[in-house]
Amino acid sequence: MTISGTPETQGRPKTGRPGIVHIGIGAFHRAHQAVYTDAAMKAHGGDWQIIGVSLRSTDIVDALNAQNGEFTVIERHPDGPKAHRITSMSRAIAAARDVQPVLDALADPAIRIITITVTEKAYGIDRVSGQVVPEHPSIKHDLANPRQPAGLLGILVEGLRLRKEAGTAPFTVVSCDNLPSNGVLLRDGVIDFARRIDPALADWIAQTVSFPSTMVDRITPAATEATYADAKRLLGKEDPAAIETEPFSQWVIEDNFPNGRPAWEAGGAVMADDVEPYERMKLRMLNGSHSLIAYMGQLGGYRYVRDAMADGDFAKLVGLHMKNAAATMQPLPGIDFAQYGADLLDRFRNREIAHETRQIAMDGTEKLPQRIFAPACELASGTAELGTFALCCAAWMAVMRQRTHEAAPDKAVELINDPRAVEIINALKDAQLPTEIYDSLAALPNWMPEQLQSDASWRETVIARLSLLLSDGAASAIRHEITP
Ligand code: CS2
Repeated sequence: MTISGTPETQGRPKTGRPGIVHIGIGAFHRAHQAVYTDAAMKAHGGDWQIIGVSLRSTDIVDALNAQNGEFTVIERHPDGPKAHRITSMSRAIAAARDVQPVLDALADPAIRIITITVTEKAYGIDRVSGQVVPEHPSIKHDLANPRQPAGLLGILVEGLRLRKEAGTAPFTVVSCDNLPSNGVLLRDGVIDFARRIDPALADWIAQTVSFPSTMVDRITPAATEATYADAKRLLGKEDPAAIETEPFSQWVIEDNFPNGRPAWEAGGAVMADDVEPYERMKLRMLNGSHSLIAYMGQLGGYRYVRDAMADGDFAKLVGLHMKNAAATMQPLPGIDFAQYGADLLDRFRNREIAHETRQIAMDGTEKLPQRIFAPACELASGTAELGTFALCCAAWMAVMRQRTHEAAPDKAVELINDPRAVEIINALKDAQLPTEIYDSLAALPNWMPEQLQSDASWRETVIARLSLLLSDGAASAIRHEITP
């Protein structure tokens, strides 16, 4: 419980100069990439300090700069919390105040890597075509103001333009968000964005910039008063940038860094030739189960993941979904999916982690396609394994309906907490029966894959579960699902 002792818990003076710009300095980044980079520099040195960029919030930037970019990571172990002081961030910039310092950092030849955690909704890239979504608010703004960008793609493309113009080698761009083939998707989106404003720049990016894919994993709930209180108790001083996280951490990275990289292996990162199978496994088994827990938990009155997991039937349902999700995977050498699933169940059960189902339930339209629909498309129509996928889809629909009908419209937008909230509310306005709810939500453009939309058996399976959820409630629907 104390922080005296090991050097890494005490923090060390900063070494090295900045070499990385990280965009999106929320809790996940501070619990993950910043920790790996910290370990890499403490073990091997190198000029890999991180300049943190926040696209929207300013509070975290001010908090970090007030303490020299340092912050506390509290690991929630079963036998009590352990605090680590992370010193890999040199400073932070609020892009919303002024984007120029961000562009200056991106243009600096010393910066060799850009890492990114901005969540799925900030990309504005169509998952199927890989092209930008012109109506996405940031894409729209940045295409109209390419020299004064505010969003992810605009900032990356302007940074690359400045480097091309100056004759500087490009940086490597690493997406660390929970998107399938995140490197490929980001590359396609960046090139398409650039092509719309400067075709020669698009060609240069296509020829010279590397976009390695990565799989990132560490359960990191939003910080709460308990986090700050523990940080103060363990360190003896306030730390408004403190975060808390689970002991487990994983990073699988495609080793494609032409300008070098930190020795992230020092923190346990694994370099791989092909990251996609790991991403698929994590998105389908961990994140897919998380979404199932989130919507069923919201319907069943479970505030935290750990409480849902303490309910025997609920835990069985999650175990069943892991099994069904594993059935969509090709074998992965060295990985036993049953063991991976069992370890995930243990992580979800961790009593020390207060992970709110409401937090995971946000942005469902952004999450379900890769977590639920893509694997469902790989199972043959009508197979039993589809049951838990259909239940997750039905639970999402039931939650959307509940929030639409139980609150005034502006409150409903806030409760639904999804970039497509207004569309969802409009779709549900006149929908009462399970068939109407399903049909109106399944028809949201560019969302449920055509293969599922045109599959009568999938429709029937989801509607049956939705009916049960609406008439008998979550516990009953779970019992039905887990009963052979
Ligand atoms: C969660 C993830 O909020 C969510 O959607 O499923 O943030 C999850 O906790 C992380 O991906 C774990 O690595």
